[in-house]
Amino acid sequence: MINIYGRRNSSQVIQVMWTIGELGIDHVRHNVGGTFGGLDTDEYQNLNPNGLIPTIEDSGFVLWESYAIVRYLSRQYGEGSLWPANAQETARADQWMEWTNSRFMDTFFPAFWQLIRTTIENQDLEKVKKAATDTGVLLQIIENTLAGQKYIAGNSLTMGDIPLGAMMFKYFTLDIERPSLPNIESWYARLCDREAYQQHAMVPFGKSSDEWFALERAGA
Ligand SMILES: N[C@@H](CCC(=O)N[C@@H](CS)C(=O)NCC(=O)O)C(=O)O
Repeated sequence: MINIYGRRNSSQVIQVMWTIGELGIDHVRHNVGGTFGGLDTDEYQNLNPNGLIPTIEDSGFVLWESYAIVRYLSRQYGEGSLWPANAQETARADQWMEWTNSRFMDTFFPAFWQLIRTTIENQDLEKVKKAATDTGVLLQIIENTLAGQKYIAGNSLTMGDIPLGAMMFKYFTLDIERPSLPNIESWYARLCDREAYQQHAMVPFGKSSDEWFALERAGA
């Protein structure tokens, strides 16, 4: 049984929980971070000296950094599925995980941060507009990749889909301008059909920072 530490609405926790759900791993999630607090206790800092979420504990093995956790769980429990059997397919999936971190997050996340994590009086709508425009352009890379395949690294779901796929719920739910991206829309629809995605990645975040915190306190 795996223990996961982290509030349900954290983007980094969402990746881990979706992976756990896809692999059907027996688990317990502990609500820490955000309004739940608990990250500055000695007990938590012994697990994760950064005082950040997520952290997992698997039979005494403790790991933090969400991408490392997704890779570990995929390899340990998803060999041949989330962790492809072929080294080149695994590397391709890994490439898209890194791309999500190095390119997509910096481009898109300001839109989410401004609209949902910032109070209305402090919002900068120019940043939202720029983030939406730049993300639409950047996503053409994924649009072209998905032209001949169902998932990011081929025709089946791999760990390569997890970080970007998890963010697609935010991308398609936020009130922002989006270009037509038919291949991405079909991929997103396939993700939305998956029970694990519905359960762990489609976490409601409201329409404002007040709604965000209310949902967080309710356990989202
Ligand atoms: N690179 C780390 C980032 C961890 C991180 O920044 N976590 C945020 C949540 S998204 C955090 O712990 N924030 C403090 C809090 O939620 O209270 C990872 O991917 O795990």
